[in-house]
Amino acid sequence: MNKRIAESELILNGRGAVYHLDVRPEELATTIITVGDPDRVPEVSKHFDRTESTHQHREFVTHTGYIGQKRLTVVSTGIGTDNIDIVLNELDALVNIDFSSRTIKPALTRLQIIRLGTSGALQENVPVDSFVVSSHGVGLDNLLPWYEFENTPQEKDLLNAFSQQVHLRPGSANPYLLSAANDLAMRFTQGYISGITITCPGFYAPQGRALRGPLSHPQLLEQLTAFRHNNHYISNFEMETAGIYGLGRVLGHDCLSISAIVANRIRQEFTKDGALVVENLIKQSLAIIEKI
Ligand code: R1P
Ligand code: URA
Repeated sequence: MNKRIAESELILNGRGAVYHLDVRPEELATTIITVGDPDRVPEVSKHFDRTESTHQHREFVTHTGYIGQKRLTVVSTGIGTDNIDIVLNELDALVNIDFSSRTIKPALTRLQIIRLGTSGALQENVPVDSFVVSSHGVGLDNLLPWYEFENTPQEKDLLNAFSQQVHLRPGSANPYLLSAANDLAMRFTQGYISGITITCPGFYAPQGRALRGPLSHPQLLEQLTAFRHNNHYISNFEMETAGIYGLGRVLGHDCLSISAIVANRIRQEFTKDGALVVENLIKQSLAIIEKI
């Protein structure tokens, strides 16, 4: 039986839009670009030939429009995987739940979800102003342990290697690992570096940054940089990728995370023009996304 989902579980507002995003089903495309910064949404949609709808509620800004024949939505997630939980579930509900009967639709609609974010590099040879495609996301946050999901044997092997080489204090994190949607990743090769991305539950200590607060894992950066397994290495860290890949697996969507490298933590360098590197990432990636 297809059970009715109660008003308390799937919250719709007065205009019949999903609660946090304030978006209605007809206002969403099936190819979606996520960005962290709400101000980055118009930086993407300014490249649209035509904008159909714009909505904002809290940090969630959503623009839907067209580049040529390609219909696209760009949505801001804010920072962190707690926000990814909200955004991915609400995007999924918009296509896979019938809002009038409040029941799950019989056929799954798969979304293509592509993150265009910023990130810090963990290798000397991943320079600032380069672009990284996350082959995998390793979550040091705590989102995915709340869901049931299956890892492939390859993912299990890589996660096992990670746990053997990166020593986290018991109780600090319960790492999980998911791979990118391969069909999407294959399109972003020329002009992109591929590597494993670590998703952290914070920007400072969880990324090895010591300002005034002492670190419980002073060896974190060194161990992440040294990690090797077969041909895999860790290229960068940020704060959303593993959550996106994880909920993509749980809900059945194809996800890819691409980052502009704004900091290199090994060289201790920061980009001279963050706005320019993000603009370049948007332009280069939209040229590919409009053809998907
Ligand atoms: C931290 O400054 C934020 O920047 C990165 C991190 O993942 C985190 O969200 O991505 P965005 O620039 O897309 O927000
Ligand atoms: N975003 C992060 O999460 N970390 C960085 O170092 C840069 C951007």
